[in-house]
Amino acid sequence: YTFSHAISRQPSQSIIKGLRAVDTGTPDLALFAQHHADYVAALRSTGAEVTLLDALEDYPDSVFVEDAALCLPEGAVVMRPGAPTRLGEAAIMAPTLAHFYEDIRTIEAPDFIEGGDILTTEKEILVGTSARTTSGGIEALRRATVDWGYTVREVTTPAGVLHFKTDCSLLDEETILSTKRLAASGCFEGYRVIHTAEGEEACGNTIRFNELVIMPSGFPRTAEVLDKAGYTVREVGNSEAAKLDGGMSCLSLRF
Ligand code: CIR
Repeated sequence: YTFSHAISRQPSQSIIKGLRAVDTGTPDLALFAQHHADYVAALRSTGAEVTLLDALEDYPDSVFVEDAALCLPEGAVVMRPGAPTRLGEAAIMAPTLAHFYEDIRTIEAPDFIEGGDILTTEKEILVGTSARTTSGGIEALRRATVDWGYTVREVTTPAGVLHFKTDCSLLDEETILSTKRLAASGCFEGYRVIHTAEGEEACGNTIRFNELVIMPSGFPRTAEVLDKAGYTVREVGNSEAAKLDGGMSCLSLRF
C-alpha cells in the first residue's frame, strides 16, 4: 500500500453508456469529472506521481483503468477483461505500462481476468472468480507471476457482486476492510478483518494509498470505525461512478 506512481484516465463523454448491473440513472458528466479530479488530487497529495491518460470515447468504461492491468513491483500483467465491450482496453494500456516497466506479461485467450477481482496483500495475491474472471484466467495469472515469487490463491466473488474487490480492500499488511457477506466465506482467514457497517456495503471498495485510506463519501459509520482504528480517512465523492458499479480502486492502477 506504499506507492510512488498511479495511472488514471479521464472519464469519456461516452461514460453514460457504461456497463451497470442495475440502472439507477445516467451519470452526470460534470459531477463525474469533479469527483475524478478530487480523486486524482487525493492520490497526488501523498506525493505520488499520477499519470492522467486521455479519455477513450470508444470505450465507455475505460475510466476504470484498474481492470486492464495488474501492476506489481517486479513487472506488470496485461489483463484480459471478461466484458466484451472492455476487452480492447487491455491492449491500449500496454504502451503506457511500457513507460514504467521492462517486464510486461500478457494474459492470452481463451482466459479472462479483470484487475477488479485481484487483491494483492503482502503475502499473496487473492483472486475471485466472477462473471468477468475465470479459473483459467487465475491460473494464467499464477503462471505469469510465479517466477516473481507470488502465491496466487483462487477465491470466490459473492453472487451478484461485480468484482471481488467491490466488497473488500487492503488497509495494511494484516488488515482487510470487507463486507460481512464476503468475509463470511472465510477467504480472509489469517488476516485481521474490519467489517463495513451494516447498510454501508458499498464502501467495501476503498483504497489504502500511502498514508491515506481513500473511501467514497457517504458512509459515516464505516469512516468512523476506520478513523478510530487509527487510519487517516479521505472521502471522495463517488455517486456517479457508483451508478456504473465503480469505486475507489477501479479508478487507478497503483504501483
Ligand atoms: C464495468 O462493469 O466493468 C464497469 N461499469 C465498472 C468497473 C468497476 N471496476 C472495478 O471494480 N475494478
